[in-house]
Amino acid sequence: MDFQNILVEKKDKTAIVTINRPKVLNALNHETLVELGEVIHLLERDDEVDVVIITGAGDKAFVAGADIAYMQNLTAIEGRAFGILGNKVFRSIEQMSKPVIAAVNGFALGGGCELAMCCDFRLASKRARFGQPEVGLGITPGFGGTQRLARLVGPGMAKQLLFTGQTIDAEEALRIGLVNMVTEPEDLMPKVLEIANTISQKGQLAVRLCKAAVNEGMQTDIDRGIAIEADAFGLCFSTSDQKEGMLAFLEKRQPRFTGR
Ligand code: DAK
Repeated sequence: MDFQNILVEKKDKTAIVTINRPKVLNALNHETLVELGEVIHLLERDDEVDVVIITGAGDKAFVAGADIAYMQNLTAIEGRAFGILGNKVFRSIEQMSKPVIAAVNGFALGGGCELAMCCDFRLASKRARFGQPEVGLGITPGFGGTQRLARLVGPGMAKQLLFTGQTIDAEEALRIGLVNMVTEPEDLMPKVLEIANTISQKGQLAVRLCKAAVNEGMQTDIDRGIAIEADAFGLCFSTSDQKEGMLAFLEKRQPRFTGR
């Protein structure tokens, strides 16, 4: 895969997607978002990939936001189109059947925080900084920040961060539940790869059904959510992975899942 603003590297069954504009702290312009959308589309269909990691190039930033230089002179129509594009790409990440993990290695501000939040979960290095500083630019978040932040950390904390534009460090992000773990900078990628590898060893159909069940269940009430889970559970019994997983347990060996 050859892109101008994005690197894609594969390790075992994991694809590492790196936003690669370090001179502007990996800020997202129109071209980068288009490429990111294409990468996600390709990885969704790539049978060699079970898990996707998204990170930023360099040691300073994950993504420092939407590209302010690009946005500065947008017309209302262009601004709307930019927002629609970003939301479409971020939603495609959220709705990808495969797990997507954000490895937040530095600044994750504005659109960068929003990119991290549309991933399934986030691990951060001690250098990570999070925030939605848009009100300081006279705009609201435009890539789902008001919605996903409130769902992740609760409306009160989300409103404080949104109204003040305050930046928080990795430990505070851990405390409020925005990230799952904080590591030393050099340990971040090994740790994320270790988690990705653990996921790859499991039955991938079951992993993907878990993701879909959590995502759909979070949009509905508990009774409907449990019905969604029951459907997912039932569907597992039509797969070879379920037969193999249970047989392997009874034969006291590791399962050999095929994703079928
Ligand atoms: N866009 C463009 N360039 C950026 C950038 C950004 N978001 N962030 C950093 N850069 C560039 C800087 O301009 C600088 O470029 P040069 O001067 O070297 O040419 C280079 O990256 C290095 O940055 P600094 O020199 O500023 O580095 P520092 O260590 O001093 O500061 C910083 C790091 C992250 C604290 C600082 O760069 C900063 O505050 N950056 C901006 C952070 C920010 O405000 N992010 C949110 C952007 S707004 C919508 C669609 C989308 C959005 C909203 C609406 N619709 C269409 C509805 C999203 C909005 C945003 O994300």
